[in-house]
Amino acid sequence: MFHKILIANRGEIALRIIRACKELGIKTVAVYSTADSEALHVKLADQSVCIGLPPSSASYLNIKAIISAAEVTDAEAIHPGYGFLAENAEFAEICQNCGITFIGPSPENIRLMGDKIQARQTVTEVGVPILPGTKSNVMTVDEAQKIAEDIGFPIIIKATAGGGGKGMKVVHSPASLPNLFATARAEAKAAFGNSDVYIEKFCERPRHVEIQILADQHGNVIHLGERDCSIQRRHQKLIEEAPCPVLSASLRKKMGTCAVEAAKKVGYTSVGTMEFLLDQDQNFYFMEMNTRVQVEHPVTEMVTGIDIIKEQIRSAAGLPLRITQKDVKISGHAIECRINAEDPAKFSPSPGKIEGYHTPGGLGVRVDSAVYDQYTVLPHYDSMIAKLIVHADTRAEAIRRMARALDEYIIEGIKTTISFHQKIMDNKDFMEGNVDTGFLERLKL
Ligand code: MV4
Repeated sequence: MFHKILIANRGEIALRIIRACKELGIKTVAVYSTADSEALHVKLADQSVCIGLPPSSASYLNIKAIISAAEVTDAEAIHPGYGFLAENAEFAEICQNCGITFIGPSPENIRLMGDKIQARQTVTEVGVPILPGTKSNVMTVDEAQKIAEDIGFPIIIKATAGGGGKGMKVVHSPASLPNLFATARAEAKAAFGNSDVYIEKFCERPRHVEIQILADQHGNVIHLGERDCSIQRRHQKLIEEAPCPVLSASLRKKMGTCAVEAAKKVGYTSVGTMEFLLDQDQNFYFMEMNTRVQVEHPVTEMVTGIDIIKEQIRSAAGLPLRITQKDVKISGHAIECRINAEDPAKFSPSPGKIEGYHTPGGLGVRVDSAVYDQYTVLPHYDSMIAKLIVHADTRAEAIRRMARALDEYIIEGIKTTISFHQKIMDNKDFMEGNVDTGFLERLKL
């Protein structure tokens, strides 16, 4: 096992990783920007190194500074968390070349899954269902028109180097295709430095259901069931839950097996997530694989009792999984609400000083957060300031527990999305599990 790990991240995920390290008896090194000197991850780590100026590009994305910090502190491994460098194959490769273990999958796996066409191709080879679509990039409008006629409208144009919904365009008619095709390519170029796009049949009103994968370096791959992340706004997840309220045990087994087979096919060795769309008729289709730990991993931890970060670190250290598929039991129901420092009316950032703070508690309540009373939420980084997670025997009880915990949560001085979540917990369709990825867009709160 490692003696010391550097955490190349900030906020709640840096804390989450530090906590896992402490329980594993591993020393921790925090890195921070000059704006983050008062951040909790710096206070809780055994050591800390300043790596640059406030903009992420100068600090949390500064590969040279991070590698240097690991070298001067003798850290044997780097945990990237999520975001920042977590899915940067080049960074994983540089770590490798410097003799530092990157706590995540191989650079090859990151690269493969980062190319959405290759990812689609790879999973189909083990029988994972995908939506009808192109096997290669679509270069011209004429080509796109032909493919769209073949597949049938509506279609969706996606960035090959993309993911997470950025630069996607839904096209309902041939007339609107030329403009949307050009826009999709331009947005892909701007966001990912690569204008390549591909086309898929557009699935109407799907649920977003993803399978958590756990793999080691000895060929063992298991899944920890699914999360339903259908409550999103502009491709930002806001509420996630486990299990999915409409998934049967047999469908869970089928999707889980697909995810495991796909991970085995590529020789996957870390934690990861296979994202699927689940349509109104219970058909599922592979979307993409996230080769990192995700924001919403706690709901899976709550229903399985498995510490995903600890397992990820153990796996990176070369230890075999301690659990087999049949040891995985899904018990009860968990819900996570992302609390953002945002004006809930517009979802626009609301950074500033917290002038009063009280966190909820009690049975089945978990708060993953790195903020505290009198802490100043910075404008430089993501606006998520806390994840409120509840666990209960049933979904109905979990919703009531979440509503209760949200009522207890006091954050003064800045605007937050707490009131938004209170409205959702009180929404009839949400209570009935009757949601899809278009739920929030249709809802007028
Ligand atoms: C789709 C889709 C419908 N049909 N692909 C959005 C995020 C990215 N991972 C894939 N996304 C979608 N891909 C086809 N062929 C609808 C979405 C989508 C979506 C998916 C999950 C959660 C929220 C969403 C919101 C809008 C669109």
